Amino acid sequence: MADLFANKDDRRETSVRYGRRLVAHAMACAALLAAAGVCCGQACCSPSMPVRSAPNSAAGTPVDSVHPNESTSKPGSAPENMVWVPGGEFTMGSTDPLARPDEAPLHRVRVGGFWMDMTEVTNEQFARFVKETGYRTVAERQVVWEQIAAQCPPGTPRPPDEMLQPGSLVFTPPKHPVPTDDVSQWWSWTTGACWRTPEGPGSSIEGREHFPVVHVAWEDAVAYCRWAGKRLPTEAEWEFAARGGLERKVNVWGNEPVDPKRCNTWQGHFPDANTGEDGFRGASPVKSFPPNGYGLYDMAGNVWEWCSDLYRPDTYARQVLAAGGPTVVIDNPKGPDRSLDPRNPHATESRVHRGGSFLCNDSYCASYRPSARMACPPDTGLMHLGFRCVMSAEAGPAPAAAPAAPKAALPVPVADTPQPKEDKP
Ligand SMILES: [Ca+2]
Repeated sequence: MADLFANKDDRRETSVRYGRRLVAHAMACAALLAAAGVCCGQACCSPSMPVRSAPNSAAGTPVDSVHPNESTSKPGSAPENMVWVPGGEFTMGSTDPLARPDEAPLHRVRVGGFWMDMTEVTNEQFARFVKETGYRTVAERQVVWEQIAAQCPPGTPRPPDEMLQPGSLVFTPPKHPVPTDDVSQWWSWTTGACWRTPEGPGSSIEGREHFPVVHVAWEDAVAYCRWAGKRLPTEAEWEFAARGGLERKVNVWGNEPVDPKRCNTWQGHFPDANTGEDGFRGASPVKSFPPNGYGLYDMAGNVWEWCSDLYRPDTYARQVLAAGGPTVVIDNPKGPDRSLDPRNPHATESRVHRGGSFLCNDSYCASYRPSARMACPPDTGLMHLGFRCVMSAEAGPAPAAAPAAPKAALPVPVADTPQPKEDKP
């Protein structure tokens, strides 16, 4: 890794290039490991970024636990902007040709029922949280080099101070085709980028109130959840919900391949030519595409969504081994106690996110599939990473914390009739 970084030092010393290098060394790990078949195809989606200073960090603190005997029957009327996801058993993971190694093996999981936000948390909702609490996101805080250095290969040089200003990672498409093994070709460390200015200084969320909030680190999402009286979903809850009642289907709508009417992904040649055939070259307002069988919008594409679990590529294998086999039902798994992420081997923590984004394209990353897994350190913000909340049945109605999401912009047909059938792996 250090050699790769040294090679990049041969490039011209401009602040922009240095900024790219700041994140590129970590992303290079992903490219190498992808080439080695450890975890392929993830780099377009979520470049790793060193953990940063977090003065009011909630990282490392436990999230609300999931109780193994949660009710699966709907407990009364729905909290605002939430739908009931009935619990049950399902086959988690995938061995589809598009699946990555960390989606295997297939295994049986049971989750209890829970309420889930109908949509990704929007800019409008997040703005209300910030207004009421004064919360400052990770991307709005000063970067502390010592914390980054602790997660870099030995000998990594300290970048200039101007590169350690608050910022986040912004997708900046190249003007021509580029090798897809170097994500620094399209991800740029951008000072001044945050949820209020998604593309950096000069951009804003004005007119994008109903777009999903982005550039939120895991700890930012957890802080919002606590304010709203909710929590992040576990990885198992998220996948159960995304499947919408369908068993062992490739996509949230069934086995039909992705198309521009299904969800917000990337059409054209990645990463330089997005035709925007689905109507959006970037994120889209929530509810712009049909919901799944549970009435949940954007569970495929648009922006990635944080989950509560720590990440390991071998999570499922370890769970199956501990349970005694792939047909043994695992009750409400909450992920490993410690993370291990080959994409960012120096990070002490890596948290799961799910659902894919507007950058997903089958040529490189088909992570709009409900089984696709991704992860990055909890202090990472990205232009295509947001979240939605869930609430346990016994938690009761949430406080009036979040304004309702807009009404659906399109009709809401459900692709397939939910099938309770339970095929054993
Ligand atoms: Ca799109």
